[in-house]
Amino acid sequence: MVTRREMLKTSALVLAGGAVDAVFRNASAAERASAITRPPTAASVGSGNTPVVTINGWSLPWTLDNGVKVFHLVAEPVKREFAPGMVVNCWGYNGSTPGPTIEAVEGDRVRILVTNRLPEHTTIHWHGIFLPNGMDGVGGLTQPHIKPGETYVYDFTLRQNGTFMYHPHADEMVQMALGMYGMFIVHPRQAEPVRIDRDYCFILHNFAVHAGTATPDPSVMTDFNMWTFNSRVFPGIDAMVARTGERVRIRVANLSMHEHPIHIHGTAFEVTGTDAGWIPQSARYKETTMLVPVGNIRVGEFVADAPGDWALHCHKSHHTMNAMGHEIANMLGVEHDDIARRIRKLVPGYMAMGETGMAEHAAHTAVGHMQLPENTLPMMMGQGPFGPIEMGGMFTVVKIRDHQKPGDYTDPGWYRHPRGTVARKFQGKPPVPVTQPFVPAPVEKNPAG
Ligand SMILES: [Cu+2]
Repeated sequence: MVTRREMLKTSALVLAGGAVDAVFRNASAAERASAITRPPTAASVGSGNTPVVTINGWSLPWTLDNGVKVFHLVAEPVKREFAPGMVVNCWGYNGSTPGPTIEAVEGDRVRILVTNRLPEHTTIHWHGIFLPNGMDGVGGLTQPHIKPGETYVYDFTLRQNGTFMYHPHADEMVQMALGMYGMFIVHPRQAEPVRIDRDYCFILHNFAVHAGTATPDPSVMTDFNMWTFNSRVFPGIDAMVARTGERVRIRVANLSMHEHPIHIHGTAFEVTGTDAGWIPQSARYKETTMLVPVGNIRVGEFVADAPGDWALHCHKSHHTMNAMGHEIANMLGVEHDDIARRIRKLVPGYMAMGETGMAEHAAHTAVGHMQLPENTLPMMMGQGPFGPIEMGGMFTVVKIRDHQKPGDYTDPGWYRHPRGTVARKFQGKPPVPVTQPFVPAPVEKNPAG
């Protein structure tokens, strides 16, 4: 809840600073660092295969002990910058949410130490991985809970390759709501039949961070207000880059409480995998919007044949918005200029919203007219080369360039369109459009009356 004093403090800052950025609490260097996309290291990924890049994340290093790959996960409270201007008190692993991606190779023997630095017990379940029952990580059912301060050992041999995930199977309602999850990628031992040049992964999630607060509310069941790729929201989500002609794979996992239709512009996904492994060649299908159900994974692949900045986003429009105040009256089409003028006499700076649509909302917050509670992002944000992008939440860009070097993951900046290839204002008088006017149906007389 935002107190009146905090509101006044915020307004004063807006007036003094002008830009809305001035009201935001800046993330510390460490909070920023955990959200940087790390290019792949020379990890072992099987013969000639491409390592995974976790957008706004990283892969966990391991050590070798007598032929066993040893990983160490630490469950702990972490801070996560969702986008510049918003830092959230989460729980995660090894300093970040999502936890670092585990990458290994089919046939590997892995040993995973799990240390609990949370204030309550936890466990880890290895979603989709075939393993001995006692390694499955279901607290109470297959193992005792890992108490605060304790370290447990999981060890098993990887008998599959594909895309999997890990998450607690203890007090899930709280632990998942606060951001505890990570991806587990098992590469094939042999070279893949079709070479993959870029292999990206991210996890879909939802949080309820009420306006003016910084800790997700774990009692919310469906009415979330932050929709994230790897615990980030637009414009905080890094672009996925590729060189023209490369084959790109995007692995999308969903641990949120809603399904997400993930839509790509300019190309189509070939759906090649799920959390149960690879789909046989003959059963693969194409779609531009890949539905990722709850507790599931979809893997989409495409050849990056068209240079440009192509949007990639959830197709539920409220999932490409940041914190919305949506329990308000629908003012669309209502002329309220005069009401606003009269209220402004009593409340200086008052502004009624949503008369002609919500784009005006983005414009107001962008120039700092609207007063936002502390640590709360505007509903729509992001500046593109042509103006405000008016997005939030689950939205990012796939940047395809002729001159991106193989293996170079740095953001090339905005696309420079060839002359004459951008939609433009029509010159002259437009032709008379064909329209269908609304004609009300005739009112039928009541034969009895
Ligand atoms: Cu969605």
